[in-house]
Amino acid sequence: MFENLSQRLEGVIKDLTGRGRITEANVAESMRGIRRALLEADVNYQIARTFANSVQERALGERVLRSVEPGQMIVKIVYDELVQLLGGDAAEINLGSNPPAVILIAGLQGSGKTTFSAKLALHLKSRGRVPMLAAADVYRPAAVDQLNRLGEEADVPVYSITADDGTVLQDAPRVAQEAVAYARKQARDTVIIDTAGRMHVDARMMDEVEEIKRLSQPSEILFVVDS
Ligand SMILES: Nc1nc2c(ncn2[C@@H]2O[C@H](COP(=O)(O)OP(=O)(O)O)[C@@H](O)[C@H]2O)c(=O)[nH]1
Ligand SMILES: [Mg+2]
Repeated sequence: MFENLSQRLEGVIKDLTGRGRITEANVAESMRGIRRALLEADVNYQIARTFANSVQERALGERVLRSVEPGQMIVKIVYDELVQLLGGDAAEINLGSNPPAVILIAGLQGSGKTTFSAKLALHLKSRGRVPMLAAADVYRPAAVDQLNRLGEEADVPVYSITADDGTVLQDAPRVAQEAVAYARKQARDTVIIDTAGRMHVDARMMDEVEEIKRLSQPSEILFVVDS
């Protein structure tokens, strides 16, 4: 999600550290680059400005420029400030106390929900959980195929409901509810529900996600946003 942003930041830093000698003017120019990268990633203007200012202040303040490796020092400052900006300790996903934990993935069309669902499944697996995926994006047949493919790659089962003729049953709340029941039976301790993209102005789709929520009782709802 943050790939574009981190690439941009990397570019700015590389440009700065690639110089033989770093001057105050170089630092100021780089901070403008960082601020621009943040703004383009839809970071709030005030936050972007405060961020760039505090990096600049620290970079110029701590005798960084006269240190042996000013570039490395600045990379560290940017990293520290980024960690601060993104909330210090990364927020833990709430997995509730009685399995199966249900995580509902929401967001706009094309924001990366399906990709993220699979990555999250892999991540949880590496942490010792036993996850499964639920294909509740039922309006595009390709969406179910995509999740099936990713689930196969990650070796994580994908719950979906297809009729004998291969058509996808267009009942997302039912997929969610049955997936949770299936997880309970199969001793899967985490269900990640991949949903269709929706906008708050679409009343029917908002009702649907409410129904998914009611039937699957998620302990966590994650909104995926495009950087
Ligand atoms: N660069 C980049 N591309 C991504 C990322 N996540 C998803 N994508 C791509 O964005 C497109 C939409 O992703 P998808 O997961 O299908 O979004 P969904 O419609 O919200 O489910 C696909 O082509 C993905 O390969 C990401 O973190 N970085
Ligand atoms: Mg999707």
